[in-house]
Amino acid sequence: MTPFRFVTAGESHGPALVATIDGVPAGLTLAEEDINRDLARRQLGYGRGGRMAIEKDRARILTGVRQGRTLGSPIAMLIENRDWENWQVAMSVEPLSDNVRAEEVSGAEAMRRKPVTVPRPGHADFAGTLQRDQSDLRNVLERASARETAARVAVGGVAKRLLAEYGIRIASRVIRIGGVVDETEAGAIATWSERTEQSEVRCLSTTAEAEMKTAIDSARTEGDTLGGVFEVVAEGLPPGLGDYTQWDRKLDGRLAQMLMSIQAVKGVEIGLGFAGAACPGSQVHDGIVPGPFGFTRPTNGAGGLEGGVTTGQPLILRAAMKPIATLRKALKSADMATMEPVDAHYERSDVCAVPAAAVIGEAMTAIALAQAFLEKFGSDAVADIRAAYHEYLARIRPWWRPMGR
Ligand code: EPS
Repeated sequence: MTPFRFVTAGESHGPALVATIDGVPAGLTLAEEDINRDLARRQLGYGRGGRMAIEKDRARILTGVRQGRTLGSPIAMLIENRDWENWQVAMSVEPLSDNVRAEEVSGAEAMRRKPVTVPRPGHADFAGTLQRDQSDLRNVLERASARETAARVAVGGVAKRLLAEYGIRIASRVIRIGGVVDETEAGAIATWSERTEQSEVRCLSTTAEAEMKTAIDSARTEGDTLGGVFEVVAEGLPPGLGDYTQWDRKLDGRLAQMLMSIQAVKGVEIGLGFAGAACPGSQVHDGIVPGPFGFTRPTNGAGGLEGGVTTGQPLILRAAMKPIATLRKALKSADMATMEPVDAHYERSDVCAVPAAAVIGEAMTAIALAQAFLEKFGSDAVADIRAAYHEYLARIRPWWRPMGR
């Protein structure tokens, strides 16, 4: 069974999000701050809507950690939704009493309690409500909401802590928002990660950043939304994670699923990706050069994966996010109760969430890599995994060594 399995639970406006991870090895140093750092990063980004001013996401570790170290037992985490305060009646677990139903409420509270019957194009609303036999679309949209990704980022925080133990580091940047592209070539993570943390759109070029912000402002003025592309990079990976022997164990496929499962992601590429399809093979594949410190690869068109297995080069993944489907400029829809054509339901929303999606992409990448790492080196105790890892590095040393060692 794959170690590091996880599930999330929680509605967008319910009391909390919950994540449970099974199969984290014992002996890993873990603090809530390791998780909260990424939760805060996920909330940032130019183009976020009013909800982020309400939430101050923090994870509480409820189980599986004692005196700063993991126990090897399941880890459960809880992230409270501050907005719950406003939704206690509309999202109540108990059926509403007749007295509450009869209450005269107006404005936002009336909106919260009213059943939603108009599906928003681009969301799970329409297909989800048919699938799950619902008459109030809120019963679908509350769970399909990208709010759920806060729980995934918490899980990713634990995965990153585990990977860091073995020298593996993950970072992300935004390379496109709408029509604006950041063409900067990124080298080693250490040379650029500070810059992306300072950028309001998580991009490297200051010129592109200014243009991206202008594009977001225009979209906001027009009641529209913008998508984009983010890149996730992982460094310090040994060759040999993943599997070339079976379709469902290939790491490229597993990473693609991880990224594609992020709300609004519509495309994923690895290394040269789609651009590689337009080039002859001689320009795509990375030569192998022997040297005193093992074999090296002068290029990395493969993006760190060959045959579904890591090559020991940086992993480079890119994901395309569609524009957010909730927009003020009304999309055409129809009322599922009356069957009449109407404008799509609008709720407060983000104009652009690509910078946040990049942080979620880091988390999902970290989870897939942690799973692959534990599958190869064992998953019970951090010290045993380290011993197995070093033994492996010693065996492959004539052909490959970690950078600078
Ligand atoms: C979302 C709609 C908005 C976003 C939300 C995702 O929420 P609300 O309807 O409460 O304004 O803010 O994202 C988050 C809450 C988050 O934490 O990222 C949607 O419909 O997917």
